[in-house]
Amino acid sequence: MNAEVQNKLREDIRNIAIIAHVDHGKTTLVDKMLRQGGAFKSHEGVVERVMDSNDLERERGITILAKNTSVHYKKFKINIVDTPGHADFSGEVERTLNMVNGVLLLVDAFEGAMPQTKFVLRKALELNLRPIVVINKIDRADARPKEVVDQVIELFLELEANDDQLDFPIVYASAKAGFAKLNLDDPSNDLSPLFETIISRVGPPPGDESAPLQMLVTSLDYDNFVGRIALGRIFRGKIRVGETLTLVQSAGLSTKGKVTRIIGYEGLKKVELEEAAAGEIIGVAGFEEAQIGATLADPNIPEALPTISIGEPTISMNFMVNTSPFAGKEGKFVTSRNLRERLYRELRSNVALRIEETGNTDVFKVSGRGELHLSILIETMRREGYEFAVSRPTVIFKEIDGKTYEPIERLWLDVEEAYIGTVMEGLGRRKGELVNMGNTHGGHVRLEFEVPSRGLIGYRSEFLTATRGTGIMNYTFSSYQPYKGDIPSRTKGALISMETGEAILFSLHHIQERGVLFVSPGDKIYEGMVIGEHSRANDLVVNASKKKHLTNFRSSTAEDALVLTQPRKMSLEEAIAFLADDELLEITPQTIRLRKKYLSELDRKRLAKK
Ligand SMILES: Nc1nc2c(ncn2[C@@H]2O[C@H](COP(=O)(O)OP(=O)(O)OP(=O)(O)O)[C@@H](O)[C@H]2O)c(=O)[nH]1
Ligand SMILES: [Mg+2]
Repeated sequence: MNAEVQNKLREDIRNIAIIAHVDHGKTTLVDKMLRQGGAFKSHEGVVERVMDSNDLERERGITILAKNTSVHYKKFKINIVDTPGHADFSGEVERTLNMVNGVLLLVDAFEGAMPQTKFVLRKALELNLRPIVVINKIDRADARPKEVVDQVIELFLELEANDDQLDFPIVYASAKAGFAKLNLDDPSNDLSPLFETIISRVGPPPGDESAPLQMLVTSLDYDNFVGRIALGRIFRGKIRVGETLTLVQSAGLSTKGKVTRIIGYEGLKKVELEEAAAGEIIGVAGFEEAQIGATLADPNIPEALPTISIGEPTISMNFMVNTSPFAGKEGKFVTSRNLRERLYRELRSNVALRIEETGNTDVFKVSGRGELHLSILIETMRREGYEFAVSRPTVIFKEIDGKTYEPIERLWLDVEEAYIGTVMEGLGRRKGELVNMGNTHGGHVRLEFEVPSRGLIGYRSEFLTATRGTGIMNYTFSSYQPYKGDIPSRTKGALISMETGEAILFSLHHIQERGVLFVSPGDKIYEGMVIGEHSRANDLVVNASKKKHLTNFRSSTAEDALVLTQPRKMSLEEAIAFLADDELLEITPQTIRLRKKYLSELDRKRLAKK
């Protein structure tokens, strides 16, 4: 960008992103900024964390998609991007940082700097953004803001921030209570100290309206009426509805198109604009082929901005038509055509997702950034009425110079001393290598490992069991490294139903001695369905639906006396983690069932011989 363009600034605008580790309070803070910025009228009954707008976000209390909004403070418009904190969605964060000129780095006043804090801060520093550090949740009884500030300073030093960045302002806040202050002893009024800091410390965006247009496409959205929407910040120039622009794709291809809509983000509302100018963050419709990293440009001077890359997927699952004996009973969309259409539709805005055909028209290979990325898609689809089956997740290997490389994660654990042994043993089996062991802090020790992504599939529940629910676990992608060798999969076999019918108390009572049941009396089961976990390593075929022989000696009162232990009810993520290579997870809007790929024992035996 030449000096002349950079000299013209949009003094009335500030563009910021809020970044942090998961759950440190980003969405809660945006909420309060919106309220105090007058985005809602007083009579509007607005739910908490209003930016987490889709059902799954609300239920799980996590942000999945980065979202734009804006507030007005004094004569300024502050555009805010709320980003997700979970590592599976870090690609979202990385891309959206291209839209802004500054970041609020939120750090929980008790938890302190966490793995994702470091990841997002590194990205922000690399892009030369100016961070404002917000120590959040200072209302917590266990808050230790001073220690946390020291930690953050160390983190900046470790990441080699430049002097300008190191001179970061610190704001203490309670997003929940809606106040911020520059000194801990100041009164707790409202967020104006935060707003003032944003205005004074985040630079206004470049804003030469008269220069030829350039806008970098940093995110995609889709709307049934207007089609694909390309989101980004206008670097220079102006966009007007109806004008023709050139879309310069990252591969150097360019196409022309007409701007059909311009969408602005005002509080919670999307508003249609006639035009927008440099510095603003907007959505543009009319360019169905727009891809992340493309530039919308003046057709006379179609200059591309430096493109941005999207993180590669690390994990794949096969999505396929449901072939269980119960197929089609509970879902609205069940055919391979339905499945195909839905998956390809997802690509329109889920930019880190990949879909490949497999040679079998009923099976699609779906790749994403992690288990959560894919399980969120599965959950969304089942809620829409889709019925299908998925296979065990596998990681994506790479061939480099004839050698196999695999994705490795950096894993941070907080573990009570008493459980360290068990945890180390479990991770050893999963080919984890201890790289760091911190000092004990209140009986807790921080352990840092490098573990193959393969080894982490399904690890969370093992970890929670090993630490009796007291452990904290976080991980982020580290690098591709040479293949680490075999990792034994599930250590326990499956209890497999021999017949199709209804599970019966009497039979289950016998079977429960062999392991842990997943079904209750009265549940419909089928041949080849996994109805429990065997206590040993091998699979065991059991008859869960047989009626006992009615003899004179046994009466139904005796049956009443049989007591079953509670069956294990697995969440979608737990069920996915449980899957063995020769099993599938059947997914319908109402049920998830584990099953063998081959339902009959004969077929399984035949296959095992091969
Ligand atoms: N005590 C206290 N709790 C807070 C504060 N801010 C947020 N929380 C709570 O922390 C939890 C997470 O808040 P969110 O705003 O969803 O966190 P987030 O950073 O947006 O989370 P992700 O988007 O999933 O990364 C919620 O239960 C909030 O109520 C605060 O200032 N004080
Ligand atoms: Mg959030």
